Amino acid sequence: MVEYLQSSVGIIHKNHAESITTFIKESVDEELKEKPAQKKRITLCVEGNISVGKTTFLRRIANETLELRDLVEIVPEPIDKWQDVGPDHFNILDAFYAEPERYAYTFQNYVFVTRVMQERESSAGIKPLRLMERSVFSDRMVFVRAVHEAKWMNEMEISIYDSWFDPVVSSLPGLIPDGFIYLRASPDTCHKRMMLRKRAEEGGVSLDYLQGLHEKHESWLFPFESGNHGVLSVSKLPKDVDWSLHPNIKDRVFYLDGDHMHSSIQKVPALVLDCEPDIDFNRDIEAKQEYARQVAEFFEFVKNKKEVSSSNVKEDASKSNQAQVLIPHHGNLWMPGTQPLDFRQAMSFMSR
Ligand code: TTP
Ligand code: MG
Repeated sequence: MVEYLQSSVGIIHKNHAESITTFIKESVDEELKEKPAQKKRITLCVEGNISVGKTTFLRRIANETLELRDLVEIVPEPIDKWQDVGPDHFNILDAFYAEPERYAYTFQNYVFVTRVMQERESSAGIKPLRLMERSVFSDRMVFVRAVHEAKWMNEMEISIYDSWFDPVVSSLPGLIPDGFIYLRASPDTCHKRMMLRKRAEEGGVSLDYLQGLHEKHESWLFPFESGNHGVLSVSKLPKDVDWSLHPNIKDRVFYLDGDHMHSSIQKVPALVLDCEPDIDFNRDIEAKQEYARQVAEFFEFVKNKKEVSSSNVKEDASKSNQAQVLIPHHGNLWMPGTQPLDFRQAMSFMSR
């Protein structure tokens, strides 16, 4: 595998190829050991622009509300790992912002690897809902696109990234969430919040860059044109699952769809939450609870949907066993173990 990654995929450094190989192997072993009860766990990934408030949202609503406290395990983004690499304590986030052309690929590669590590570390949890800050899909759909467009990642580097992204994601179903929660705010608001928090590495991040990231989040997670703050439509929801959507979130949930979507997240549901107003989680207990209720309701919806689809899969399997014919799965929704991902096809829009 190491040889293959080096000779055919083009990963230059042996230690990069080795770390990818080790993670694939260990994670597949882990998946195989997985107990049936753990498979029922739901994973939702929280997305949104830089400094919209993902970490605060996760910490404050998950740990401090009755609705979620016993339900949720949170997995914050491994940013501390990016700021402190190896015995020499390299800060790769800082290196990236200081010399983006030199380090964009190296950084995005490391972001991916740390997500795989983190997915493995958190996979043994027993709480029914795992809430993760970001996913490999925002890495690819937002940041890799942005650095490629900025020419900080060249054609060769993005081809290398894409050539391993597909096989690695295919072999690690734990990386594919059951749903997304999109914390949505304007680039202006995110910029103000970024200035307030003053993360040392982000001194040079401009409003323009945030605008670009915002547009990429929108075209991925929001079914209307950029800048439209209108109410979301539920017309995209198939009638047969509509019944399980709580009225509180009925107009905020839709399915990811379209050619630009990676095939493994086609038809995955997303909940959009308005994070434009500044909320003081210490004082505004009602707002905090309202967010928590919406997350809990979305969790119930996703869980029911998963149960329905897994009982359909079982029914199909028993029918096909009776007939002793193996029927391939032709739906849009990629299910682990049913069909391989064709990443180049799925992501072909990126190079158009
Ligand atoms: P975010 O993942 O947006 O996290 P955050 O902690 O800034 O946001 P929030 O306040 O909502 O919790 O970004 C963390 C930093 O890493 C930010 O400077 C952007 C950068 N980054 C990349 O450059 N590429 C990536 O793929 C990711 C995930 C982050
Ligand atoms: Mg954060």
